[in-house]
Amino acid sequence: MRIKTFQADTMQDALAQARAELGEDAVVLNSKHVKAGGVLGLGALTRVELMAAVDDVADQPQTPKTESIPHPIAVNSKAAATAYGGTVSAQPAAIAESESEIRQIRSDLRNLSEVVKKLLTYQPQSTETNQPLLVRLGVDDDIARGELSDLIDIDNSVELASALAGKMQAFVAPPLHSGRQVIAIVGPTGVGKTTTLAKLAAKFAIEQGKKTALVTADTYRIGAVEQLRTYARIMGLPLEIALSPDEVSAGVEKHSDKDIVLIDTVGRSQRSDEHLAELAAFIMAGAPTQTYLCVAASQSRAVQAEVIEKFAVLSPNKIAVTKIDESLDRGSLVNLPFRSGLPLVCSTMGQNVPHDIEFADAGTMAGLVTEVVQ
Ligand SMILES: Nc1nc2c(ncn2[C@@H]2O[C@H](COP(=O)(O)OP(=O)(O)OP(=O)(O)O)[C@@H](O)[C@H]2O)c(=O)[nH]1
Ligand SMILES: [Mg+2]
Repeated sequence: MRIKTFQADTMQDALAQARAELGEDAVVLNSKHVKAGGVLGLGALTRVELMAAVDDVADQPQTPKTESIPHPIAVNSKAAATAYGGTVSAQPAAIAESESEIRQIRSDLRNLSEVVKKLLTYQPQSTETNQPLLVRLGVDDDIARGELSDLIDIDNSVELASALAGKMQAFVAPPLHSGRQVIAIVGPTGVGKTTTLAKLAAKFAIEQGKKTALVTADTYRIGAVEQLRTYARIMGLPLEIALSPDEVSAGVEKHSDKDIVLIDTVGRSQRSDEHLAELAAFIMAGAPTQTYLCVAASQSRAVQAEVIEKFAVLSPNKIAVTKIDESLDRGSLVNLPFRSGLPLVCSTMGQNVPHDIEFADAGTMAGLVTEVVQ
């Protein structure tokens, strides 16, 4: 690279010199105003000093001078740069070039900022929305892709409700069989056993006109007897209070003339084998024809699984899914019977006795799961 300094009265003249000597490819490295002539600074003239450079080419004369090179501005743009460090008057072409560069940089920055904004607000598409409708409704993935794989591609609730109803046929059962029924209600603490029993009693006794009696084996919890006594009084049903397995047996026998005897039991943790064994003694004494296991839909899948596993010692023959109103979805109505192998007998959806209960027919359950009125 050859670098040379030019002085002239005006920038145009300095540029002309630079072009003449270094050629059209020369670039301005620097320009400034300098004082020239005069005595002790008096009477000096202001001139423009321009430093320009050009790449070496074979046919151009060599100059020995070398200097470090600042950022260049092209000279061949007819007029020069607004000089580095200088106060040279504006040079339109060079300015236009740098302005267009700045515009380009600004536009790049704007684009970049858009990209950054998008990245910051980017949320990967929820995997939920990619899931089959059945799974979105709360049916466990393995059941949806296993036993219910025929329904996995159905993305229309109405269609799914009817297809699911078909599949649910084998997983629901009516509450009563023929003949006299002694039904024990079992389950973990607070899942709604007593409330469900009261709802069932109202359905059987008041709606179906069956002769019904109640026995409670829950004398453990303070207020438990009073809770059932209140329901019994309102419905006009007899209530026996059993403090021991023998008293359960006696209470059931006392009502041998009834169509239905409902036995309420104490809520016990599925984690206490000892309490479950004790409970088993009370239940066996009542010789129930049926035992309904209450499982709350509002409990986690893992807890539900444990309840099913541990309460198996009480030999339940049907499952009652409670508190579906407190659950995020109604998938339990499918998951629990499929997992336990026990048919669903009813589901409950609120505290209101006797209204918040549905007996489990396949269409109604499928309708509840899919939120389609059947
Ligand atoms: N949201 C809702 N609450 C319910 C339902 N069933 C019962 N409950 C409420 O759950 C609470 C416990 O109900 P209980 O019937 O006493 O439950 P439990 O299983 O008998 O309880 P323990 O005898 O103490 O083991 C009460 O406040 C009921 O009103 C239901 O389907 N939905
Ligand atoms: Mg109770």
